[in-house]
Amino acid sequence: MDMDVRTFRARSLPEALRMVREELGPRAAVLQTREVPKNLLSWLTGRRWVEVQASTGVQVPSRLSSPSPPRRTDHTSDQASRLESLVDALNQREQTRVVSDLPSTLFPLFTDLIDAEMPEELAREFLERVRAGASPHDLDDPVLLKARLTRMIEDEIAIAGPIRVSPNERRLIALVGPTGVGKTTTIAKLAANFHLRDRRKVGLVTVDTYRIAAVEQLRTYADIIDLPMEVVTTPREMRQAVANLADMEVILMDTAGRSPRDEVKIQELRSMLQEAQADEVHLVLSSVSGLMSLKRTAERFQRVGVTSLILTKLDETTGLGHLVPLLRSCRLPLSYVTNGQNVPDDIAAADRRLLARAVMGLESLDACR
Ligand SMILES: Nc1nc2c(ncn2[C@@H]2O[C@H](COP(=O)(O)OP(=O)(O)O)[C@@H](O)[C@H]2O)c(=O)[nH]1
Ligand SMILES: [Mg+2]
Repeated sequence: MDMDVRTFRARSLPEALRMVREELGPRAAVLQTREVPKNLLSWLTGRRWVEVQASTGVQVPSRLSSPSPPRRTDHTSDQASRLESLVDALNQREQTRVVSDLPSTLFPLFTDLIDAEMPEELAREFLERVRAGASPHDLDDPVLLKARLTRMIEDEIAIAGPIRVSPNERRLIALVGPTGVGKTTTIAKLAANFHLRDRRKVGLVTVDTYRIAAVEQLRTYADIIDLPMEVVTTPREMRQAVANLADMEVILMDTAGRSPRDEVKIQELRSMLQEAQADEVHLVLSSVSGLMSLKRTAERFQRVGVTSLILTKLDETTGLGHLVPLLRSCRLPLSYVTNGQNVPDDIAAADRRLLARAVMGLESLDACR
């Protein structure tokens, strides 16, 4: 093997790519990546290891994966060695589905998506689609390829548009979601913008009665912005609360952060929203959460009749690669994104182009405001 070629092993592809960059610098060419069982123990415990070969001196088309068998460096005994062959054989079978040569202009796009924490399978899917649609001439144009990939990601992002308020038509909007994602803060941002900037008549309702502190949090904002606020503890009280706010143009409803695992509470929330006859129900999710948790939470809350999605804490996330798989699974359009704790500034209507660029890591997430 060429002296210039170095092999890196890590638990995940992003980690391995980070090692490559740290050791060889950003211009290193990745020659191939593949999954490999590190040793017998990792095989028995089911831990996956990824091996990346990289070089600063070689100019060859990058490869996503290679069909060649793994090189073994750690023979301990004949028996271990035989078991490793078995592991190799099993591993090999799994590898065949990812065998794919990527032109060198496409490889950086792949690593961008992986860096943004997009699941590997999905990053591969996108890159395969870009490649399938590219002529040999296109493949020499990295800017064009990047633009096409960004467009593909844009096409996956549905936008609900901001809440539309018109005079003489009351609009009731409820925010639901787990505890701590930013529902109350987002209500305060929306309320302040509608009332102070747009001069709308805004009323607040909170059904967050499980924690006194949570009611007080909203009341503080209601006092500062100078808005009427109703506190509701039962579905029966909801009707009266909404009636009390009859001459408002916008009613923003804060709800308790119910555990999505608690069926009873989801059911209670559902009755509350039905009683209120909410026009829109926005599910609030934190972009800091992992994909599995986001998907599950969305699934649970969708039973209360969610109409759109608000993504919070963009300022705290390390990548937006989980956005596309989340949107594919929950099929909800995005209404707003928030990117900071400041009321009322850190909120913006979701923008497809900016979000797609953020997924690609092209746009600082701050620009999504
Ligand atoms: N960094 C950051 N923090 C946020 C954002 N939105 C809300 N928070 C913070 O998240 C915490 C929980 O917010 P809160 O509105 O009480 O969440 P709730 O339990 O869903 O009502 C608070 O400390 C907020 O200041 C955001 O966009 N970015
Ligand atoms: Mg709250």
